[in-house]
Amino acid sequence: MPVSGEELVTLLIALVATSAVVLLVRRAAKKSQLGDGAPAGRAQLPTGRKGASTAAAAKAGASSRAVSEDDEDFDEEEDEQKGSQKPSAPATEPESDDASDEQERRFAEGLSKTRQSGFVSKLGKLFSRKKIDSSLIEELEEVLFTADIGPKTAKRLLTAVKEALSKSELEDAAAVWEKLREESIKILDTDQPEIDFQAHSPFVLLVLGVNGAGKTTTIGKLAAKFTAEGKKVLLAAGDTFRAAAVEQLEVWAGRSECEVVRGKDGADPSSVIFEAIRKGQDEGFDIVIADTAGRLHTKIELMEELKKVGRVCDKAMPGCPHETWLVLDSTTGQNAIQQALHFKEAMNITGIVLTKLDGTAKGGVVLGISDEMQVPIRYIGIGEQIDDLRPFAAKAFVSALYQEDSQERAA
Ligand SMILES: Nc1nc2c(ncn2[C@@H]2O[C@H](COP(=O)(O)OP(=O)(O)O)[C@@H](O)[C@H]2O)c(=O)[nH]1
Ligand SMILES: [Mg+2]
Repeated sequence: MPVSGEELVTLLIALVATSAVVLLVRRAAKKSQLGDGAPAGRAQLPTGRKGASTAAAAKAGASSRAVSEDDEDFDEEEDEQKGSQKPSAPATEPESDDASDEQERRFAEGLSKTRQSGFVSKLGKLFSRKKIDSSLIEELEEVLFTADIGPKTAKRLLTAVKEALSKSELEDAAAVWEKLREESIKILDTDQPEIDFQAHSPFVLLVLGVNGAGKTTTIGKLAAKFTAEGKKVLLAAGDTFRAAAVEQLEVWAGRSECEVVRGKDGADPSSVIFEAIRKGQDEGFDIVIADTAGRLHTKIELMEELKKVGRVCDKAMPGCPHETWLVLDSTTGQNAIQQALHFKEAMNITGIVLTKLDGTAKGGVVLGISDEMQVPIRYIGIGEQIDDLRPFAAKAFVSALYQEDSQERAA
């Protein structure tokens, strides 16, 4: 069939245009595969390491991940959590608005029972009356003194309310509520500097607490957090009095792929921790976290044992432990305050981890412990899973604690 010149030109133009389109589409496809955006939904774990020694950094490179991605222990929030982790984030991170909103939301979940049936709910009922009269202060007194915050803190809160407010303001529920919030933040904000985990190599963290408080679980969660930040973590199985305790620690270590130093059955806890610190130094670990026993035949024996652990730490590496954290079970309420005071007599406690705030109505104990101990609460545990550990931030905690009923219902 004869083709006119005009038709030929049109055909050629059409051909060129089609190949141009095909080329463009291919390029676009390739670019999205290389993914300047990773596939949506899975945030990347930070693998960068701000460690002190680059040699150790190289060694840690292989293990700088929190847990296998299909680890069943993660809940649905896994990606969100990992995504928000910053390398070498300090224990009490300065918050961006988003981070603090997220924190408040998680705190709010953990504290829902305290708000619904603990002292906060009683306060809520007190203030929900349309007409507030001078009897309010008496009732406030009763609620505070029967709360899990302890009498000392109850008195402090009450005095703050009474002193700060004029008589007319006292009859205004919102003003009283606000004052309680303010004073609670004052109690919780111990104004301690953030911990620089890079200040020592290795940084030695000793973890204390009675049996069942949540030491091993907390250590497991911390190990995951630090490994995710790219740190090389070594655990010391210092609870040698219970065979199961060592195995439990090893299970946690497996989840974050960090090493454990364990002694023979019935080994001296101090010797295990000594060995771990030495290994930490020799092999360039960034952090050594030492688990300890929570119960011996008597309390005195336990305290003597822990003091010995402290001395031996100092022998292995002068000046350590660099931090000594006491783990307390918040569900034990005022007992936790008593325990804290007891440990404080024997050991130089530098931080507190309060566990099991999920599912307890005794969240007020946080105030009591902070007020009595004058030691910062570094973390709170809000579940049994690996990422159920939150850095403690006073303001977010207080807003979550005193979140009003109406907000709760709306949420
Ligand atoms: N719900 C909840 N359970 C926790 C939390 N922390 C620890 N646990 C549980 O408390 C129990 C005792 O914990 P464990 O770490 O063995 O305590 P340890 O004896 O001090 O080492 C275990 O069943 C943990 O799963 C927490 O924050 N929330
Ligand atoms: Mg344990």
